[in-house]
Amino acid sequence: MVAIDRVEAVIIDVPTIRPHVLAMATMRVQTALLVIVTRSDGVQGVGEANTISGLTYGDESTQSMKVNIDAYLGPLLIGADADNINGAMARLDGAAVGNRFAKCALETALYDASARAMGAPISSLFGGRRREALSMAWVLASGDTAKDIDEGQQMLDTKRHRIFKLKIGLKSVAEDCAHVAAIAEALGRGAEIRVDVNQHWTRRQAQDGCARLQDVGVTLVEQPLKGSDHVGARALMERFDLAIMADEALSGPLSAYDLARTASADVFALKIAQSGGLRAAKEVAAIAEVADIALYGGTMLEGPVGSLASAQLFATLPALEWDTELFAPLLLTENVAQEALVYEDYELKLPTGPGLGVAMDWDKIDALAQDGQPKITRVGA
Ligand code: MUC
Ligand code: MG
Repeated sequence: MVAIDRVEAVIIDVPTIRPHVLAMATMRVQTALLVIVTRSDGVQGVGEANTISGLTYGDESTQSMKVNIDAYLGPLLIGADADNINGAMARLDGAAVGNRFAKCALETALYDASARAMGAPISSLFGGRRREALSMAWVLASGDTAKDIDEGQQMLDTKRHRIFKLKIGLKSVAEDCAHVAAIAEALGRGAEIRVDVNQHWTRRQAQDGCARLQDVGVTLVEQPLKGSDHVGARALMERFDLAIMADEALSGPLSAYDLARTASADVFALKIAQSGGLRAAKEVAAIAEVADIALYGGTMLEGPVGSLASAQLFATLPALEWDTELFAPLLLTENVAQEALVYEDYELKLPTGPGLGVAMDWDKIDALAQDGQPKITRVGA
């Protein structure tokens, strides 16, 4: 048996190429947790989890994840069969409630290591790929309408993205919808416009906002209301043709089942961290499929590690009717992998190499580590 020998966690800070303005926070730096698992055969696997500006989005922070992995979750894995990921994760689930993001980072590292040891991509451990590239949206969130128009036009001109998600919810409904209308008009028919409100509207504001957005051709509104407001979401679905997507309402298979049972989402923003890992995300996708809920491959703005882990899983799913948004590696100024991810012709081309598909740049990780963080142990060094 190959055993799990070591679990290490390091917090890195990566500046963004421009401020990323969301309803709950403005990101200038992405603070991410990288988890490195080393097996007794010397193979190492990497996982990532990050949050959006500390605790503004969810109840785990990068720092809390590191503490919980160092003190509780990591030690529980030592000595476990490294290729029995169900068994390893059962150890964690048996001893620790919650901690979905931290568990996702650990599970990703285990999958990466197992797949690297086999010489196969992670997608092979989920039954194999149904597609080699993923249609990729870009998020326009500079906080300035004219800058967003320039950025969107550049994406169209270079054939990098034609689907745009606009982050709104910070200003009044009228101001936000005027911003969306201006961008939709400037980018024209070649672009598809969607919005994410990040739970910032009341029911009354959402009725007003969706009417205005539908008028200017917006095709989808993500989480307009609080995640807990299923009745409000259903009322929007009944009144409008644009699709209503659940994001913060989702926290794994149980929440997906609840949304499906109450028919309160047209689309799920499927995310590996939000679901509690790749296996759980696959279960959420299965619930969506049987409930006739469409899928969008979402992000927590992970860098290459989390984005490739998501891509490896998304490539195996039967359908991704609303595309994906694994764009965050392009929002970051530094790459922790040795190879750049390939975004071309509106798609992310999946790497074919083992594990996540890219080799890690350990020197870069050391350089980006926050002060006081440990250096990752390098095998053979
Ligand atoms: C979210 O709410 O969807 C995804 C893209 C982005 O810019 O923010 C994230 C979170
Ligand atoms: Mg969202």
